[in-house]
Amino acid sequence: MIELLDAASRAALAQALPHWHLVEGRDAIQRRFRFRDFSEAWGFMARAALLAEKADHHPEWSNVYNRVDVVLTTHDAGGLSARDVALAAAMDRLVA
Ligand code: H2B
Repeated sequence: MIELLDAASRAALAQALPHWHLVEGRDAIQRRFRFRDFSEAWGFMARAALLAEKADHHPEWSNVYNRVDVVLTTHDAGGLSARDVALAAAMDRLVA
């Protein structure tokens, strides 16, 4: 069983992942990524998908043209875990 994030890690979230926000009504985080065009958005999704598959941790996401909306939570834990923080940070690095 994967452990939910503890209180200290939750308190550190805003600083560790400033581009991510808590989803209302769910134990999940979200970020909206914007790109120049669809090609760049899709390129990001392709790279993120490979990272997700390697980590066996997958995003809930949607794409409209140059926008990619990502929600991360850990279904196996019923909420946020360290896996979500790690995947969020890895996605941030892709656009850094
Ligand atoms: N992704 C996410 N976001 N949460 C999970 O709990 C999860 C996952 N579990 N990817 C993995 C796959 C699990 O279902 C498989 C069986 O390893």
